[in-house]
Amino acid sequence: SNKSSKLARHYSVCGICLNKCGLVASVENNTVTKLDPNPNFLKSRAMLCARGNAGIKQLYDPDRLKYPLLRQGARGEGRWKRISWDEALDLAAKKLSAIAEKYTRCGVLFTPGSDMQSTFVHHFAEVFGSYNVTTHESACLLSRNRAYLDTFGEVPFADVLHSKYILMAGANRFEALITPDSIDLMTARKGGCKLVVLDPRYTKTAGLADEWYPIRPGTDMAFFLALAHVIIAEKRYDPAYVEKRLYGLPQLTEHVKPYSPEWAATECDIPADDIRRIAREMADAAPAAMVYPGRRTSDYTNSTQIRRAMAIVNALLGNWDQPGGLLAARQVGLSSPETPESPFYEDNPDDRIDHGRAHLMFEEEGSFKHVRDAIIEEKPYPMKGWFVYKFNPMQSQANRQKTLAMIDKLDFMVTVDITMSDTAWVSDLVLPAPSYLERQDPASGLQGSSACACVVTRDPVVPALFESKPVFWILKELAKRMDLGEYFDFTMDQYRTQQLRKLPDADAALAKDGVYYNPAKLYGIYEGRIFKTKSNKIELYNQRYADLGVNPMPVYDPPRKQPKDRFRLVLGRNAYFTHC
Ligand SMILES: Nc1nc2c(c(=O)[nH]1)N[C@H]1C(S)=C(S)[C@@H](COP(=O)(O)OP(=O)(O)OC[C@H]3O[C@@H](n4cnc5c(=O)[nH]c(N)nc54)[C@H](O)[C@@H]3O)O[C@H]1N2
Ligand SMILES: Nc1nc2c(c(=O)[nH]1)N[C@H]1C(S)=C(S)[C@@H](COP(=O)(O)OP(=O)(O)OC[C@H]3O[C@@H](n4cnc5c(=O)[nH]c(N)nc54)[C@H](O)[C@@H]3O)O[C@H]1N2
Ligand code: SF4
Ligand SMILES: [Mo]
Repeated sequence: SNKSSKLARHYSVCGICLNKCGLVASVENNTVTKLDPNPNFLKSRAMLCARGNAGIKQLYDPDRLKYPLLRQGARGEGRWKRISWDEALDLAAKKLSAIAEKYTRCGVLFTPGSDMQSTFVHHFAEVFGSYNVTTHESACLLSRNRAYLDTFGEVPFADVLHSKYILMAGANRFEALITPDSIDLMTARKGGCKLVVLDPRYTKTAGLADEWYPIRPGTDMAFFLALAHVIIAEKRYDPAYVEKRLYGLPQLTEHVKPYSPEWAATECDIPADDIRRIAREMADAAPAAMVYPGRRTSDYTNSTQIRRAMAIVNALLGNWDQPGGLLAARQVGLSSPETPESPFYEDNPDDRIDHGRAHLMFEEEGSFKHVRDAIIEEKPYPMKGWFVYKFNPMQSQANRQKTLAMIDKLDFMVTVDITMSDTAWVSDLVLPAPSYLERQDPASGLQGSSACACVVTRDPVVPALFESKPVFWILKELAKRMDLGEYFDFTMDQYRTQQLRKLPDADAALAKDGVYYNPAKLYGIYEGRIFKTKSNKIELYNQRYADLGVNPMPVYDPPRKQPKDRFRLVLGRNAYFTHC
């Protein structure tokens, strides 16, 4: 910092979307005047996108929430009363305790949005005693994660930078930005990587691809089963690799026999000759070839199986753990802080409220849609409270009327946000949070492509504006008021020290560079190692699915035909908005 000009520069990471690109904030007279990319930050290749650059606008937005607001009149009527933090916290503690008393502690739903402080909402829910926690996953990457986990035993990172052939379906990397993949895709293209895009819309990614196919929405599985059909029929895989690493080739061989390119062409509207040629080209480029692990083809009833079909093609290409293929997670090195063991509440029900409503759900993530149904139906038990943090389901979850019907069932709903979101608007109590530039956050481990396994954190660049308070503080204060203070008896500094306890160099690196890199091994992590699946191999045929009565290999089921003169709505992100 330079005292004479009163200019200080602070490292932080962007919070406008999930990517957490490294930044340097210029602060003059306690005001943030500019955000620049952190040149040391490999994950975003020293870039800050247009949204990231505009982060100051979020900090100084006149529409930010400024103090706690209590609903007056009917829900959603829009009449609010300013109250003090003490009043707000006393009220929330009283209401949540009353619900716990009457309906058990699982009577309160917690929905932490994705954020560096979300971990404290999870911790609070556990201490409070509710296992009804639902994250954004069920509206985002659940089917992708599920499918890859159930094929490879873990969720991969794509080594876009070193790939020679990328087939992208259900992803739009030049508009929906994921760092470093968006940037690496451009670099890889300049180095000769071929890009083939399947997308019903002509996106910017489609525009910059070698080939674009306007696939019929919801039919991707037909295309990918046909790729597998060609690779297997023409024996374009590595037999030694298959023998050693893959489980279920004989079953898959039988399974994909009817799924010829000619058959697929009638489903997905992509010519059979192109399907056959793409399969051959990918097999030739393998293992530096990939089906990019996209997650947003039109979601109907079988998204996980669509993603399984993509994962299976990757398996046949032998690209796991290889340059230009799919990479395993690396050690970032963060430790989990030790906290006292959570209390046990005897009267709680046996399961989450959405238990059994969906196959293959992640218990820790839940499903918002199923929780919503369960709350409306009061089955298998009533739920009457909702703690919302950085989540805007009124806008982001399909069927707003149903979300309203769910809210109608509640005795108490509190939302912690930076602005009066549509969800805050229908809440009983609204609590103002500081933006990412005003917060002290825990350390967070980031991975991305071949770029890095790194650690980042945040310290306030400027003091929190108005009466805004971080959710960590809010939860600590609630815990105190509920006799649960001992479970939150730590400061953010202490928490972070615990997280970094096995990384002696991290503190110094974070101070000097704004990021700590763990020099963990990148390729060949699986040499001499087994896969975390039932067969200990990459599962073309999933044994666990078979045991559960789920199709062990993806079976094609065409999407419902739209009625005459009706159209399908297909949407996607664009580069200068988040979630529009
Ligand atoms: N129609 C449609 N629906 C979709 C999608 C789609 O493509 N189309 N995409 C889906 C996907 S992939 C996702 S991930 C979800 C995302 O949907 P959500 O998880 O609901 O996330 P966001 O819409 O990003 O914003 C959540 C809230 O966080 C608030 N917020 C922002 N920064 C902060 C902060 O620092 N602190 C606090 N306390 N609050 C903050 C914002 O004001 C906003 O109200 O939407 C899903 N829904
Ligand atoms: N600028 C910006 N970047 C973002 C975000 C943002 O809001 N704005 N959000 C972040 C988040 S939370 C996420 S989850 C990611 C999402 O990243 P992406 O998954 O890349 O984002 P989408 O724009 O939803 O892209 C999906 C594409 O799939 C196409 N599509 C729809 N149906 C089908 C189909 O049936 N088959 C095929 N092959 N394609 C189909 C759509 O037309 C769309 O172009 O982006 C992240 N990055
Ligand atoms: S992609 Fe843009 S908005 Fe997202 S974290 Fe990076 S700079 Fe921020
Ligand atoms: Mo997402």
